[in-house]
Amino acid sequence: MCDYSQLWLDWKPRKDLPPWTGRIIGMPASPQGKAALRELREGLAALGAAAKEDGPCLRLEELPGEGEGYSLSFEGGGPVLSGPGRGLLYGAFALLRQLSLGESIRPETSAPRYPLRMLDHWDNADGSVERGYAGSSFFFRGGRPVCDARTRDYARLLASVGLNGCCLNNVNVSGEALELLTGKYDQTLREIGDTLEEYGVGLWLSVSFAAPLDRGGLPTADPLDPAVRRWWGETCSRLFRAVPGLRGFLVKADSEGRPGPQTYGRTQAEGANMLGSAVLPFGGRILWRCFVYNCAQDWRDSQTDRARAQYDTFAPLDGAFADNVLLQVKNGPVDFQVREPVSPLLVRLERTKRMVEFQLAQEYTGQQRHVCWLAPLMKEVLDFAGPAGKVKDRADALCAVSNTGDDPNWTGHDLAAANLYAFGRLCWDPDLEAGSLAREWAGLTFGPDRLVEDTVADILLRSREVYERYTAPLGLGWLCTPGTHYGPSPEGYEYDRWGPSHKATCREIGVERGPGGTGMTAQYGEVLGARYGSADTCPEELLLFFHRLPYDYRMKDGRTLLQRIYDDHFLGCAEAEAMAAAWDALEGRVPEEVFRRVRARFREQIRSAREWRDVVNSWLYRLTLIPDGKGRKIYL
Ligand code: GCW
Repeated sequence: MCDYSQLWLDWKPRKDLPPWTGRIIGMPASPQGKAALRELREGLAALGAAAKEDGPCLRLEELPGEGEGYSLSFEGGGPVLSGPGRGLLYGAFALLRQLSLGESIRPETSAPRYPLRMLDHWDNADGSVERGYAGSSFFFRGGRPVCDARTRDYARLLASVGLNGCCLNNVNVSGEALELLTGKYDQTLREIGDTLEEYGVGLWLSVSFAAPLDRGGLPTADPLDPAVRRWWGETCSRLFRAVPGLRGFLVKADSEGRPGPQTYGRTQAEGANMLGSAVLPFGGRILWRCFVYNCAQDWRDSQTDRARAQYDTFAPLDGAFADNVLLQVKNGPVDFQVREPVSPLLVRLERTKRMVEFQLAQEYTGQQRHVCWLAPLMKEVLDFAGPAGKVKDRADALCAVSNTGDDPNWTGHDLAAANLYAFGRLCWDPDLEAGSLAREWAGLTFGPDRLVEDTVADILLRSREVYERYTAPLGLGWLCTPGTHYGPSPEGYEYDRWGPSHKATCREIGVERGPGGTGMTAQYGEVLGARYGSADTCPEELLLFFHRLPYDYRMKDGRTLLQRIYDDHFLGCAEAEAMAAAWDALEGRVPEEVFRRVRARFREQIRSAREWRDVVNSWLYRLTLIPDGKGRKIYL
């Protein structure tokens, strides 16, 4: 018996299956095509299809090539699924999904919007997961990488939502993870790579820019040093041959104390391109993170603005990166807060390949103890229009920090699996609606029950704004406890070297980033810059991200800024309680174990939401001495 769930792949019997589901013909030859056939056989049987010897059938037609698209047509009373092996796999999962949801099967052709759709694991070699909220790593156990049945089940989950890449280890590479490059674990990496590959998922590794120093015995890691270049070349030539599933490296350089080209007076492009040329002969690519900022700030220095840093570093290098280098850009300019504007790099880079990085691991969004469904956030980013078009049309790839671990339900909070699901589906098709994704996930996970589907979808769709209301007002962010990032501590980061600061006094709150302040709004170009640059035109949900304002600033609905913050905290908390009550009403309709687990998490969410409300409201009340206009008790 397996000690973990199959999430949305736990197909539940249906009575209304079409007759062709009892017979499959076609013998795909590629590993992915074979996987498609196996998934269909097992999936249709689980859905309750009775095997038949004749009559209408589902036909698989494998085409040559590495393409990922598929088409479905009808011939003689049954469907023909046709495409290269990888396409068949995605088509197979699409068919199973549609049948499981009771949708009618129609002719279609489908292909993914982005060629690279991946998850980044922050798994450490010792089995811990940085910012992991779902147990330990299932890629590393006992201080080394492992390949077992869970590796394969994970690959199935990724393929079932259309994902095709997975970076195994933390971008903060340390300890035994440095050995992933040295040959010590080539055999296991090969097995992992092959297992993932069977489901069309490419393997990526995070590497340290200082590897030539740390493992190569060289005196430098200078990207222009010939010995350094030779070392990377030789390392790649061994590694890529030993691990055929390897697609390239992910690199966090010059970021939060990690080594990088800056140490040697070289640019980010010189660093990235050196690695690009080392992996090029093997068709490899480099994913170079843009999370570069000064994390040793003096809080008295009002010129340094962390929100500016990534654009200031990378925009001047637009066009300087090699073809096989992609910049990995976090969705917002600071760091995965529940509300941030879109990173200006994503809308302003013209001649550089870029991938958007989301964070499914809920570091700042409730750590998988609070429900916070991120599809609306992802949609908001993807649909955002910059001067040269929408983010979704300009991005070359999407990735997300994974929220999985070895917990039996994979994601700690059962409802957090909806984040993984939605991310995959949006990578395939960013035009999908959040509402239909919520229903899809609920239907696949809990089976056909209208009340469950409505309730779960409603909870998911509201959850992000609810979380936002009782935590971070109006884009301010960063009121969390330093280090752990869980729970409120409004002054926690205030005098801290990491930078984000609200500089609240008894009169005003926020950092001015408009033309009269750090000037960060100009990074968005003329039109957007002007819109963000003035408090009058700035979208209200981002008001305190971009502006420093007095507490009696009038919001559009006539309330003062402070009253709005008080109200949001009360409202968010009440909404969290209402979501928990809605879940309670599902008792007996969802599996008992899941019901209890989610109920327990809701209790913690309510406790924590009240704490957030009381701490943030009391803090502002004590600072301003302005009472709540509605006379509610706001102090602890
Ligand atoms: O938000 C920060 C996290 C770090 C993380 C870093 C990053 C992997 O607190 O834990 O390090 O972002 O994205 O590199």
